[in-house]
Amino acid sequence: MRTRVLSSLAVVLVLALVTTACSKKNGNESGGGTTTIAGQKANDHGTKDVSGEASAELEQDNYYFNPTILKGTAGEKLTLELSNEGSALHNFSITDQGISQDVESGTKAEVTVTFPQSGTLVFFCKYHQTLGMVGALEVA
Ligand SMILES: [Cu+2]
Repeated sequence: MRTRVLSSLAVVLVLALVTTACSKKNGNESGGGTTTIAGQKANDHGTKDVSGEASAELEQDNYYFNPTILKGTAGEKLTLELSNEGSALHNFSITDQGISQDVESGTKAEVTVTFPQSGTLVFFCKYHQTLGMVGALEVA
């Protein structure tokens, strides 16, 4: 009887360990690592191909953009539907295009961006840039 209880406990423990390992793995796959964009640290929450799209959603949270990298075509105009899911005030800035849009916690805003002719154009939150709240418009 005692042995049975112990082996049941062992099974439960093994299952718990497996579950923990799996959720950690999934966490990494959905982002959470860091990458470097034009020499700046960026909290990486994935890449999305928006080639030919007129608009795309861009989630802001503490302290990242999701997706972090948007892939498009040269000169493509794209309306970004910013959605601040975080607890802090966030911002979306592209210096070269004169864009600096604040988005209060729990609210949305729209900005229209233009993809570069080639390479990578950085966007960032002006409040949390040094914390890795950085992303990019990328042309393949
Ligand atoms: Cu921010």
